[in-house]
Amino acid sequence: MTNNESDSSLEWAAQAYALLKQKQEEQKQEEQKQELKKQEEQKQEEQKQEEQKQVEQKQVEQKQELKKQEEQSLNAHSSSFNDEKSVELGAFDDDFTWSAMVLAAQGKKVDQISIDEVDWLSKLRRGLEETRKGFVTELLDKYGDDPLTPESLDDLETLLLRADVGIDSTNTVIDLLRKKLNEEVVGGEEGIKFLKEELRLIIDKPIINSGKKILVPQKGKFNVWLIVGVNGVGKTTTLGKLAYLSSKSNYKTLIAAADTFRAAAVEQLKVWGERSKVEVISNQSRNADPAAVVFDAISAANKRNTDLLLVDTAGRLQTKNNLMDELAKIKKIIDKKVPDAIVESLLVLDASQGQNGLKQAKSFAKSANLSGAIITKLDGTSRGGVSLAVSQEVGLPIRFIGAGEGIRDLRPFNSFEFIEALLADR
Ligand SMILES: Nc1nc2c(ncn2[C@@H]2O[C@H](COP(=O)(O)OP(=O)(O)OP(=O)(O)O)[C@@H](O)[C@H]2O)c(=O)[nH]1
Ligand SMILES: [Mg+2]
Repeated sequence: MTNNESDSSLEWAAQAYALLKQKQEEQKQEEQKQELKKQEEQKQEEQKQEEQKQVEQKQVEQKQELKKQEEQSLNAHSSSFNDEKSVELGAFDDDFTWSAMVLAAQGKKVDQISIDEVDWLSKLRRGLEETRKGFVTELLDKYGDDPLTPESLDDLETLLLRADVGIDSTNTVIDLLRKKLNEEVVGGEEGIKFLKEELRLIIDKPIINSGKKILVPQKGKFNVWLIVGVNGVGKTTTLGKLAYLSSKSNYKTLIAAADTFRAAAVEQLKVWGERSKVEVISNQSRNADPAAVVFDAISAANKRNTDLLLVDTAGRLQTKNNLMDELAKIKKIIDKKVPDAIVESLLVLDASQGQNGLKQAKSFAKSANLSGAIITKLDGTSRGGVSLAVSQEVGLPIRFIGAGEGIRDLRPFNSFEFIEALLADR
């Protein structure tokens, strides 16, 4: 963003903040009103009740309290989510201003933005801080707004490689910048703008090739999304967040617990099912056949008129071949039972694994017929650049990104927001 753009965007951000603040105040007042009304009604109700009824009521309340305590302890045990609570508007700070500017730059009107969007963008920017520190901050510290020189390009090349952007993507942008530099003087700020545009082209290419700007379940069809990847990358967590997004967007959603290899996998998934209010189809017996679980889940989905079936798969089997065989078997069952289903095989990659993740993507892509990637753990890694390598070197469209362990910490991928967060100014 240029300085002029920044000035008007700052004003825009202030207006947006005031509007959101007002909305929040109104919501709070409404909630207080409701609360008072509720209390009033409760009082009247209590007065009406006979002594006997009061006793019964107390017993019911006690039971409910016990159940609530049990649920709370289950939640506290598994993770630190606060899924039911809505997001609160924070301070009018740097994070808010930057997020508002990114939304404005995409043509959003002041009254069209939500606290959720601002919250996510702030998270993404903070999450990518380590990656960013590795190159933009260092580059700006060194050269400020001086025109780019061949030496600064060499430094930029090193920094891009260090952020795991990958050799191919790095060569592409550095060659283009070098060419531009031979033709004209390129200021620091202009250099960053050019870099953003070129990186965005790289990351957008597989998305454009796929013909789908974002991935959503197709209405009127049965959609099956297989969540695959090596162990520990975040498959189950991502599936839980997807279930939440999907059911919140009114798609009838179902989960198949097809990781039957790891003992605790079904329990972990059930907790996510409860959080997202999505039913989980599982087979409790140890080492049940994953394809049989998927078979059962499809039958259940047919009965319930499900829009989207999310399938959790194992990340670790005895050998890699077992893993690929198992995925092939699951796919076969789906093709046989619901040949018209829209099937997506989404590879989950842990950004913090950098080049290793890239290797996994290449190996999975060879044998698992993937249709997209989900990048997780973008919070707190210095290797967020690997997303570019996945786009350029494996040709996979990135469909969602995750930056945290909370139920809301996953969003459909938006290249503009991602690159802005990756290269945000100080
Ligand atoms: N910080 C952070 N942690 C994450 C994110 N996504 C997942 N995790 C954590 O990564 C760990 C592994 O996540 P799982 O979802 O169990 O990974 P998995 O791929 O299903 O693992 P297996 O089933 O064992 O193969 C958990 O502690 C998650 O909370 C993320 O975006 N950010
Ligand atoms: Mg798992």
